[in-house]
Amino acid sequence: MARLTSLSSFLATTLALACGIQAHFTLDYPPPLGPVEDQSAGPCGGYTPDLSTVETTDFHVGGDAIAVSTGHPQNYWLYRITIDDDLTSANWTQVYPIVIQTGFDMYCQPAVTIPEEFEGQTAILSVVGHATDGLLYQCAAVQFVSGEGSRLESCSNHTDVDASFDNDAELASLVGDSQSEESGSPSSPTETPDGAAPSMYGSMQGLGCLVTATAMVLLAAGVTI
Ligand SMILES: [Cu+2]
Repeated sequence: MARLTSLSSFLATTLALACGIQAHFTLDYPPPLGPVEDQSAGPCGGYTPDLSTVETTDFHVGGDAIAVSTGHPQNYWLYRITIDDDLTSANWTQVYPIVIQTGFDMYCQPAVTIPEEFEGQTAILSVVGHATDGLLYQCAAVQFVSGEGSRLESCSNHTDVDASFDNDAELASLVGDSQSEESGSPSSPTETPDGAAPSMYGSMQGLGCLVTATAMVLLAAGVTI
């Protein structure tokens, strides 16, 4: 009986890790701030960064990468920045048109540009996703530097991902001033640099959950016999 109990708690933990925690989306690049307590809590998923002490990642104003992985079949994305210390009253600047992603897993925008007046500033980059379960938030701390970022080798889209510009009223309401219209289309699979194959991590978010669950059940059955 003891064995069964520990086995079921092991199963529960594994399922929570495989399915629960990754249910919404993750910011893959720049490195996200956390721990994220509640991803639906703005502006950073329940985490309150302190701009004066936080560790930053250099982000090139001439164009740098933002990468997300989603567990939802469809997401709208807003990328916004602020240099305000008090995030509850922060003035946010939109840095890329709102994009709609269809398909699970990784979506990477290789060259998001930042208005030059932000160069030299420490800022919070907030990524807001809008999917079926509402608005979801994650932040990174960045240091805006001159020039263009070297294109991340890992900046690629999952094979089934499609993206285009679109409007989303709820996301638009989260920003004060927005960047002027961008021509062309957002990064689609054909436009991203030939990067790495979809990451193991990204795969875990889609089918991985189901596969892991099934494997665990089979393993458990084997162990019990
Ligand atoms: Cu979700």
